Amino acid sequence: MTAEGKKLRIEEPEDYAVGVPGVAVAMRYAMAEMGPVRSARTLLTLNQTTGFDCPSCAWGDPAAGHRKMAEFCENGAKAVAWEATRKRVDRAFFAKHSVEELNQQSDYWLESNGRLTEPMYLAPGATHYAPISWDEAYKKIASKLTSLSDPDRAVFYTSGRASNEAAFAYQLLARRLGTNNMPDCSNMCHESSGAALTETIGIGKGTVTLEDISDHADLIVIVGQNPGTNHPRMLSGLEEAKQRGAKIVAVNPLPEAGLMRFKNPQKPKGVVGGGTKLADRFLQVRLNGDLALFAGVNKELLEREENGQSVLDKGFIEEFSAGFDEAAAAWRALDWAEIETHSGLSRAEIAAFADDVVASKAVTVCWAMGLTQHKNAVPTIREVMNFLLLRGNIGRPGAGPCPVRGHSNVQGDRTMGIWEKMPEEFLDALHKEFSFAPPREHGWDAVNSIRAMREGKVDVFLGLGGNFASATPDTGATWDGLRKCELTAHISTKLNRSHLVHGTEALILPCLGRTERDPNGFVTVEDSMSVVHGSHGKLAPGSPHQRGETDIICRLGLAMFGEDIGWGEMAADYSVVRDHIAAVVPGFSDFNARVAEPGGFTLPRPPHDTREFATASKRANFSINPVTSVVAPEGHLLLQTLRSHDQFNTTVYGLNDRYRGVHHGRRVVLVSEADLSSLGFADGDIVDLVSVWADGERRAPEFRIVKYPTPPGSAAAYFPEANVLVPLDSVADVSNTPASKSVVIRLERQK
Ligand SMILES: Nc1nc2c(c(=O)[nH]1)N[C@H]1C(S)=C(S)[C@@H](COP(=O)(O)OP(=O)(O)OC[C@H]3O[C@@H](n4cnc5c(=O)[nH]c(N)nc54)[C@H](O)[C@@H]3O)O[C@H]1N2
Ligand SMILES: Nc1nc2c(c(=O)[nH]1)N[C@H]1C(S)=C(S)[C@@H](COP(=O)(O)OP(=O)(O)OC[C@H]3O[C@@H](n4cnc5c(=O)[nH]c(N)nc54)[C@H](O)[C@@H]3O)O[C@H]1N2
Ligand SMILES: [Mo]
Repeated sequence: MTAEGKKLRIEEPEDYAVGVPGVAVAMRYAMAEMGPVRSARTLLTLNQTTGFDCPSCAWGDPAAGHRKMAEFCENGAKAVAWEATRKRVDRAFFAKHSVEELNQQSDYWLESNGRLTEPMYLAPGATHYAPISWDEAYKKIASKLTSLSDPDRAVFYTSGRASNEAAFAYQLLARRLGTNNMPDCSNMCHESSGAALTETIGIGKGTVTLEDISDHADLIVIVGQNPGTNHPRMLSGLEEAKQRGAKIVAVNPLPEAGLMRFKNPQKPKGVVGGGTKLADRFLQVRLNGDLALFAGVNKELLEREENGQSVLDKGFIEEFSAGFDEAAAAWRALDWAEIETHSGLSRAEIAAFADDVVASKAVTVCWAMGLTQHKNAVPTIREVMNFLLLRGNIGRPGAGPCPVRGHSNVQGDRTMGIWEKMPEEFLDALHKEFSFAPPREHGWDAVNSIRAMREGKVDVFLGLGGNFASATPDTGATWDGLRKCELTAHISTKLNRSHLVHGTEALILPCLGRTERDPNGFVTVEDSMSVVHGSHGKLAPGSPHQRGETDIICRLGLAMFGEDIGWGEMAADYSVVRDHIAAVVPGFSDFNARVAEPGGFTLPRPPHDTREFATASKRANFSINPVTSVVAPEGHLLLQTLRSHDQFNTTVYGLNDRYRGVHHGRRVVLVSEADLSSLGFADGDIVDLVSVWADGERRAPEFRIVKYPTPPGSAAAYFPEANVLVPLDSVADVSNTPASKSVVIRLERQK
């Protein structure tokens, strides 16, 4: 057994989130990483209108004038502390540790060493990274990129923490070179939401505002999301909603603490009392059972309507939608037994949910990775949209879809053109503004980039943040691919796996983070509710050699193309980048002036604002989504790979998952009691997880079984440790998102 395995301790899961432990943990992290002065300077300006945007999740901020003194959560504080740490990974560190030695370390250890301080270069065949000047670094990348036999032999990856300015400059760089190969973290995240929403309502993002949730919705359905850990500030909005009488329905295989009860650390009552009960109804769906559940509730609503109760919004359906009759015929033909089997819920439970729906005037549905990372994710989200459309729950206060985004600016990055298949109108506007012809052929997304790398079709991999080597599925395949590149280079704040699984030569370009003051200007971001606002870092840079992301990208542009489209000006002053954005991106006219307003501005969302739908039919489209789900064969389980309370994606802050009762370790697999007895295992057993797929088996060794209240057949383990199990070809239809929440596995006793 590993050293980690010996320390692992399992306790009962908790049934409420936040409260005193949350605050105490946040302060402990902050003080340990930053000390008192930096802690005060960062945490008190975090999410304030004159401060910086939290680098953790993409949840929105209250309107200017309505913010609290401490407008952050435990996990936001951890993210800030992790970035603003005083620890440094400098040239002495790299001289001491070879790349091979570093690659033996855990993701947790790698990042815990602190911030990267200066550009580093790994020469072909070298064992250690060595310092390199910025000019030399730009020259190396520029000469490689401009001498490619075909621009499509380069891949430009983006993670969703990049600012609007950095993202815009980055897509400009890729397209100026001549490629649309722009995979991003969104391909692995909310791509399925974007695809389903665009088809149904003509816009690839959510339509509700923060106020819709806190002030207007009377039923909030939270599906496949763990807000207590991943969007803790959402709990405040939910608490406000509850206090004015709204109901919450939680749909999840796991009884997540953050869905059940909330103790608000901002209120004395929340700290000492029992807190606010959140979910009024908990639907413990089986993994991947949501399509069946929503088809079931839609069928139920239709049946009630046809039995003479008036439950559908006939006016909305008539005036604003298309395809209702066909969808209704499909629901009529559905079989309840089938719905119950696929969802793992009884007809009575689904009917009770329908009662909640009928009793409410304004329904918001929030969702995250529990819906998007399945083979049938796109049809599932379309079925959720059918559910909203049936009662006209869109384009009025409190009603609509709310795909809760992950990274703090992942939505903004898309708006700025980080997408392998941006629409023609965007490319036309780019052409007009910069007088070069951007490539029109669609590029590779994350999964297709890995395929291309493995097939030897990629020479240069550039990463704007993130951790491609650890975050992507099928670790073995991804590593093979990265190692086939001639050059891999990453703009990063911290050391991670992607610097250690490298091409023939490799570069690390250390950048400033959100907390730091960028001498060339402030930056902007867009949250989950389409609000665009400024982010003003406060701390002095941690090293004189760190540079702003936008600066780095534009200077690389300068090294590649000279002053053809004003790279130098953009690098020196980000308001110049914003003027270009204003000319290219719809909704950004007068960008510099409007973003100077406290709280920023909201982008137009026609379905929300005026019930206009930019679909082919010019209406909101109902769709037909045959009920499917992934069913593990006899002797196997379906595994979801999810986040612990102590991580931000591949950034592991600590080894505890407090709410689920897991302490001092991460190699655990949560399995139901029924499965343990039928498969002949017990809590505490050490097993290998073996995934099975058409192309063979994949193995993740040495996981401790934890008996957990998850539905039979549905298991769970943490990512990135479990990524090795996700087959590259196991993806969502349409969106090509890795199906990392439905991996077919079996447990194998260690021999
Ligand atoms: N502190 C912190 N904050 C974060 C992140 C982080 O790692 N740490 N990551 C950020 C990012 S990039 C993202 S995308 C978001 C992720 O936010 P989440 O989507 O909340 O993250 P996951 O941990 O993947 O949790 C998935 C949830 O869906 C449930 N689930 C899994 N499969 C199913 C299913 O088939 N049906 C249903 N109904 N439920 C299911 C799981 O039990 C779990 O509660 O959070 C963002 N915020
Ligand atoms: N099995 C499985 N796999 C998944 C998921 C899952 O649920 N299950 N979730 C998927 C999802 S939703 C996502 S979004 C992806 C995440 O994929 P990524 O976005 O690629 O990964 P992160 O772990 O968020 O990236 C962390 C790294 O970003 C760098 N970084 C941090 N802050 C900054 C900054 O301000 N600037 C720059 N330039 N770099 C910075 C640091 O070096 C850090 O090591 O993972 C996906 N992978
Ligand atoms: Mo994400």
